[in-house]
Amino acid sequence: MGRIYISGSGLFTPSDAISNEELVASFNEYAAKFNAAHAADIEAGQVAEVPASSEAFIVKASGIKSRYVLNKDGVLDPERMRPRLPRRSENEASIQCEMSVLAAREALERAGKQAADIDAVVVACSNLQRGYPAVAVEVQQALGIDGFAFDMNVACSSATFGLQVAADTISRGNARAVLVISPEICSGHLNFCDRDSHFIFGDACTAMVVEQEDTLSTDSAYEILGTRLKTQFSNNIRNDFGFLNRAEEPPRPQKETLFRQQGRKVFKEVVPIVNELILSHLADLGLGADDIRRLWLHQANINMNQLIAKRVLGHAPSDDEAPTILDRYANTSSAGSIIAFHQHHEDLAAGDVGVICSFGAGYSAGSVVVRRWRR
Ligand code: CO8
Repeated sequence: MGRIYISGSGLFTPSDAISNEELVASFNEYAAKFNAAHAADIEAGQVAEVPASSEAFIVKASGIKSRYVLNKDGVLDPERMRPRLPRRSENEASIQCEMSVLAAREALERAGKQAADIDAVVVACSNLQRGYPAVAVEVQQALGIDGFAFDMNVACSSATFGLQVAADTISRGNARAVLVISPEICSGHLNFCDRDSHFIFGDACTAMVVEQEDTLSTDSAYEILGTRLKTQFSNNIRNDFGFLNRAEEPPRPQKETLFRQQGRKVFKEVVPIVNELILSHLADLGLGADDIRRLWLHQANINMNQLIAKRVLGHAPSDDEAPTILDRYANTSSAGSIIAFHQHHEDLAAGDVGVICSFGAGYSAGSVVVRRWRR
């Protein structure tokens, strides 16, 4: 079997965007109302007062300035604090299918591919809007692809794990080309009433076409030199939403099934895992820091990314070496490193090497080392 390539990428960005200013204003209005409504209990020490959020904190702690969401009004409504998404009938495309198709069409076009050229669809993301039928099978049908499709979830590392699955599937001769799609609707599972995390996430969908050398139809692509995955169990980032919630005794309040994390611990524990993963992966491929032209890192926190990039490259990274998209997109879970790749890959020269790297809940981390190829 020949070499494997990423031959096209696509991105769907929702039209609604929320600035920090808007988000903090709505949170603080919610907090003021909550505190007024619970004044007696707060005074008696039975209910904790909700402190105000701050734009300055958000930018300093995370680097996030804005985020795209599927629905802005519902999130910013202090009486609601969650997206408002009209329920769809079974005869309509699901939301994740719709955004997947838009991102996939762009990836197919960039790869110069038709539906008939694709044999498999992997929908890889943190949250799936239903148990089954698999969203991937719905996307497969919407795009008119013959073959097979399935969903997978490794939280923020879903896309890189999906890339390894795609590369392995092609290497084994089980598909000529695979679409890896990450429709991340993080706003659906974020507690916008939680000051510690209300600013962290945004929505987006990415797609990539992965294929073998002899089917390439573009003049430029990225050869996958290697993939490496790592997981290590941790309770520090959790999403306890699941099909057994309704059976639990005592019942669990819905807010306890939303995203929660120990941000400081995540920061401290994940950085060394990621450094070790990237450096050992590069070494095993016979590469060193000097060979790396660009790092497309998971986009969760600017300080975390700068530290990881510094430890990998041996010097403070320039924005050219480790591009940032989280200032506009926030953390879009597994889509983040792929958005960075999608928006910052065309300027590399033939032979330039880069690393797409994810990290997040699980813990999970994925390294995909790629090299620019031109015909
Ligand atoms: N405004 C003002 N002050 C605040 C706010 C706020 N919004 N939030 C917290 N503070 C205060 C705190 O109360 C604290 O005050 P004090 O010192 O008096 O106790 C102070 O600010 C500092 O708080 P922290 O220690 O929590 O702040 P940090 O500097 O650690 O920053 C971060 C918090 C930004 C969360 C940071 O820790 C971080 O980004 N860590 C890395 C986390 C990370 O990368 N997580 C990845 C998780 S995502 C993932 O894997 C997939 C999830 C799947 C998607 C789910 C969709 C919903």
